[in-house]
Amino acid sequence: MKTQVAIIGGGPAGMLLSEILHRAGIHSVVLEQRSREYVLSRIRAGVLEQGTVDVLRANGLGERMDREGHAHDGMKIVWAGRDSFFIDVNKHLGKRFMAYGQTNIQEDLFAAADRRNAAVLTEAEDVQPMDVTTDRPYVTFRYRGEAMRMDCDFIAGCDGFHGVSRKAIPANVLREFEKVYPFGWLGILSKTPPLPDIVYANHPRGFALASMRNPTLSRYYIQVPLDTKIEDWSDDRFWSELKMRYPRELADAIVTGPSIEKSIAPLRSFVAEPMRHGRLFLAGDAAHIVPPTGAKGLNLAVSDVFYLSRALAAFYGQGTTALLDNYSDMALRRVWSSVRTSWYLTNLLHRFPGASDFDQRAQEYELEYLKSSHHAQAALAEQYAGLPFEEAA
Ligand code: FAS
Ligand code: PHB
Repeated sequence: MKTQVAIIGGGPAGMLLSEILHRAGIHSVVLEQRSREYVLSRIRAGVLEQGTVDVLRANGLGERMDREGHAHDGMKIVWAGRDSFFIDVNKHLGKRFMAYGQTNIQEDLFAAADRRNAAVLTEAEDVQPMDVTTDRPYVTFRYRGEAMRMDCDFIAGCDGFHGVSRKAIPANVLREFEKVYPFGWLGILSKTPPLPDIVYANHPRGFALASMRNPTLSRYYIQVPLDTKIEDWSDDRFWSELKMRYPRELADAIVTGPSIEKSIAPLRSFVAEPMRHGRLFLAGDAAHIVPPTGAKGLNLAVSDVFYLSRALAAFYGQGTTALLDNYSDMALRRVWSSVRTSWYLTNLLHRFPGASDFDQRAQEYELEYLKSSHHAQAALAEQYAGLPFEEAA
């Protein structure tokens, strides 16, 4: 088999890259280890930055998002059981957010791939990038029991945090930066009307988040200890704990109901540098992970893909390699900005094990300062919105 770009991983990064490359007349093959059903069963991100919305619309992927998504101006933060302020990204930056589930985006990407009869090989096993430092890289894998080889010009490692691509970068080249947080998020999906705003809560009992997927589908999270077992958390226990972490008037407004999905996600900050090694380019969670506090993970995958697809289009269109050579540095500038913002918000909003009442008060009075300072709110809104995508060099 032969293609121009072999894409390892059929999550949002891999499938979006395939779609954008196709629109640039560049052939790719996506090798995904799981079934399409499994990929679509994962409940993950829900908040899209303006840059992500623009990329999806520009590539014919915005119609359902604009019909079913929920556009909004920012997020609310509540604390100390009473106070609150709104990170108004629209007021400060003229940018909006879109609440639209990653699952829906994945469905839209698969549908677009089917419409163009794209080469997406699911249940591809033992995928291995090979000869990435030569100008004739290839990928080996097993498909329907048969050993296969895919010759290509470039390999895009879009295979997430646990994929194989990052491992193809030698240890003496790769630098990894990691912070593991001492808690996780227990999240549920419920067919209930959500609160009007996305609301983050700082509380002595721990962090909570109220979000949405559409007017009849809510997404809620509470911070839980790392050793939490999901079987210990009935729906009733979850709703009761969630309500304890919000001010009374918001708690009373939360409509409860049976969960249709319940899962625990660990929290970590992780960045791998460089995001390129020879003809291998990493994009998305294969190169970085952020705690979901800043709603940045999926959005970073999109900006990586924006930079990489533009670089590949310049190579095949004009024969230039400047954008390919600059890909890692350009992507990492935006990655580190979001990694730092997500780390800051995680420290500001969570109750760390061993935290004292002094630590709690210090968090609450940082939130007081954010509430009272226009400058502080504008700075946070700018970081929360995500850096603008850099222009081509
Ligand atoms: P993905 O992990 O989505 O996709 C990688 C794909 O590669 C997968 O389909 C995998 O099966 C495949 N793969 C892996 N190894 C392979 C191999 N060897 N061969 C072939 N294929 C292989 N982000 C937010 O912004 N907000 C959130 O609330 C949020 N919640 C999350 C909850 C969880 C449990 C997780 C894990 C992530 C969450 N994220 C969230 C982040 C998430 O949305 C990611 O940023 C997003 O999925 C990144 O997309 P990809 O880079 O495509 O990686
Ligand atoms: C979500 O809706 O899943 C969501 C919203 C905001 C976050 C993280 C997740 O920061």
